[in-house]
Amino acid sequence: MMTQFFDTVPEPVAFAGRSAGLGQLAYRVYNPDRQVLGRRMEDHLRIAVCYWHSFNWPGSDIFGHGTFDRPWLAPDQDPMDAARAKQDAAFEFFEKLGTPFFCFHDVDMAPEGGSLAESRANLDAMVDRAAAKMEATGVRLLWGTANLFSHPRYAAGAATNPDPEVFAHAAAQVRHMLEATHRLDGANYVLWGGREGYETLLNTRLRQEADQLARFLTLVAEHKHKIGFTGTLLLEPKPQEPTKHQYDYDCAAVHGFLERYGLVDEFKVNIEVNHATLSGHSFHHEVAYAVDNGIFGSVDANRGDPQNGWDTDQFPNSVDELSPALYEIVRGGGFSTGGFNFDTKLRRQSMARDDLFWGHIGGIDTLARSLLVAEAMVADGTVEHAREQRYAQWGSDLGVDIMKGGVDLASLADKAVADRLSPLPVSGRQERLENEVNRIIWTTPS
Ligand code: XUL
Ligand code: CO
Repeated sequence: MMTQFFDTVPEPVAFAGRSAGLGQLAYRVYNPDRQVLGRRMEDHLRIAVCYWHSFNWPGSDIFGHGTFDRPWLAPDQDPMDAARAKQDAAFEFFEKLGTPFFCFHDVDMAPEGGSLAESRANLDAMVDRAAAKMEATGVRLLWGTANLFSHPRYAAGAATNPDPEVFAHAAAQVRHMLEATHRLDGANYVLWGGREGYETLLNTRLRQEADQLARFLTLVAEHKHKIGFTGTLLLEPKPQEPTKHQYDYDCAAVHGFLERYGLVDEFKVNIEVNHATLSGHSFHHEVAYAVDNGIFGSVDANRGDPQNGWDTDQFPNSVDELSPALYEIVRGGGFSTGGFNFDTKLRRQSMARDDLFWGHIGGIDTLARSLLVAEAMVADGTVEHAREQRYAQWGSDLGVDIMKGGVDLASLADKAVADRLSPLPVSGRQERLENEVNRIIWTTPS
């Protein structure tokens, strides 16, 4: 095992369960080989580490410089030497954490050159190197993506830019990164439209920008088929930040857009927990919406801070928040190509290199524990039964007739009058169900 940057963690992190000692870097719940609902835990969760927050970000914020101990980010290095050092650090970390996947943007892995051709050559060299490391370590690519939001050329959007040359530039980047993802046998390809939105309607044509975005996504889907990439294309909803208003606001907005432009069979969603809460929904809601509408793809695992209105991208630590969402995921059959990508940032004062391990281990154990609760919720059946009972009347003659289109509004109204319908309200039993879920959370053994 290579040791260069994380020498304070000489051995891979292992499952130790309850016997994990105080301060020991070990999994207390995540046990890759444990069987859960007929699958290995590792295959259920499909954990990925993200390159950008963990290896590119120095711990800077809008008020201050980087704080993190990250020798691979030291200034005054040749950019390609720095990219190689960063890649070494990343793969050493993946291997020691023992998780199966990673995710990256083009510019996370290789420096942008002075032209598209130079950027392309830089990325090709780094992708070759990544392929060799993936082969050696067995680490796989959950998804690749192109960064279409950092460079000033994308300030007014990429696909939705008023300038078609920017659209073409974005097309070049996505084409190349989609091909790189294909080459690395990525399971998915993600598009997050951080600048696909507007700052003011005074200079914006909403309908034109929507048409441009649909055109762009159509080109991407066509190219996917042309090159034989069989992974899933994913859109990542987010309501705002950096743009004041983003078009991919939430799962429902993305779903409506895909339906309108005939793209619903080509794209699914990558749901991020903190984006869900920024949109005014719970993560549970976003997952349930996506599962119920056949667009559930993958998850960016993190959490927000309820006191802050921005994307804090903290490591998940709430079994209470995640268990109901895990329940919807396993009810829906679990991930196919997707997984849980840790789109997570340490706090700026977590400067030590091994803080990266503590953040990931805590988040992974939280997901593992939530998965066990979800399994117990399935076995318990209380929630499923309550839902079934609540809608049972739709199995009656009246319910079936309405839903199969056997009545029009007037005949239904006449029937309601003739039969003197006066239905009584029924308790939704919310508190009781919340108590039942807590009972399961509190009693499920690890
Ligand atoms: C930004 C965000 C991105 C996407 C990939 O909020 O979540 O990191 O996941 O571009
Ligand atoms: Co994300």
